[in-house]
Amino acid sequence: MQTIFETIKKAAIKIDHAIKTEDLGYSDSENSSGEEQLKLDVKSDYIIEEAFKDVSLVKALVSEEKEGVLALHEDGKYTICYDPLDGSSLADVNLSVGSIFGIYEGALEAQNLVASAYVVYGPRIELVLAEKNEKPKHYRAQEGLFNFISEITLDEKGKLNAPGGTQQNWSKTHKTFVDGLFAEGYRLRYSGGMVPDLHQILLKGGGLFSYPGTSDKPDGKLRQLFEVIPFAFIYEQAGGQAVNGEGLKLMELVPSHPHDTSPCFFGSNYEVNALKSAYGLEN
Ligand code: AHM
Ligand code: MG
Repeated sequence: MQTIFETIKKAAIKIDHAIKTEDLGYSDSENSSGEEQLKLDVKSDYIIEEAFKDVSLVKALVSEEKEGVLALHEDGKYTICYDPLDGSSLADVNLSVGSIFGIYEGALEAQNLVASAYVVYGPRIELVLAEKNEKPKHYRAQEGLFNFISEITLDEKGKLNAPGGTQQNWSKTHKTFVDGLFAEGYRLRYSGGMVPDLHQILLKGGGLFSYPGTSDKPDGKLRQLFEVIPFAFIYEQAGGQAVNGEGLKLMELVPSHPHDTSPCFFGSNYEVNALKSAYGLEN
């Protein structure tokens, strides 16, 4: 696993350089979800593919930016599912963006995720790595090297609320629940990039990030393999919870297609339990 983590670090430094120096405009292609791709999406995807090409532990790569599976090494142990540049449309307004990696052993379903990682490209480059039975580890880059900062543990209850999706399309239940958190004193912290938004909640002790099913997107927006499951693993390892709108743990998801999405809620225990009560689910 260390080889994979080292490869992620090298790719992260290159992607950060591309974000800071390259054209922020659109490419002339679309990704497999039919969204227009930015040149930076394509470049970040290329950097990651090139970085893993010669790593013999890697059986295959699955990218949010491409349809299908890229087979690499037949005897490899792991399949890496990644979102090369999440929140890339925020780059042109100079907000933080990120890369997300889920490392799976066996079939592509949540229970087979063995490690995950994300990188935040902000004023600094930060990295979080998580493996089974360990607290997630937080690193910050300095002159091209990642220094370990600390392990991440969520408090039982936080102060931040990051409610995603278009409010007009929320269910009444969800709106009442979100309003209730604000009435309790929670503060809005939402940039529109799931990596920095979830990173902030993890590092500031806790709170809730939600991207519910909405009337226009009943299955939410965020993709299970590349976004939802890797972060669910990190939140659980940090002592928090991650569930869908029916109370199912996101770590039990079984995608039927690599690009399937899911409603998702990530948080510390108090907020996720409050969500389950508000949604009429068992705690
Ligand atoms: P992307 O992978 O195309 O960048 O989309 C994912 C991003 C997340 O970072 C963020 O939480 C969400 O989209 C916000 O979406 P929207 O503004 O459409 O509600
Ligand atoms: Mg994404």
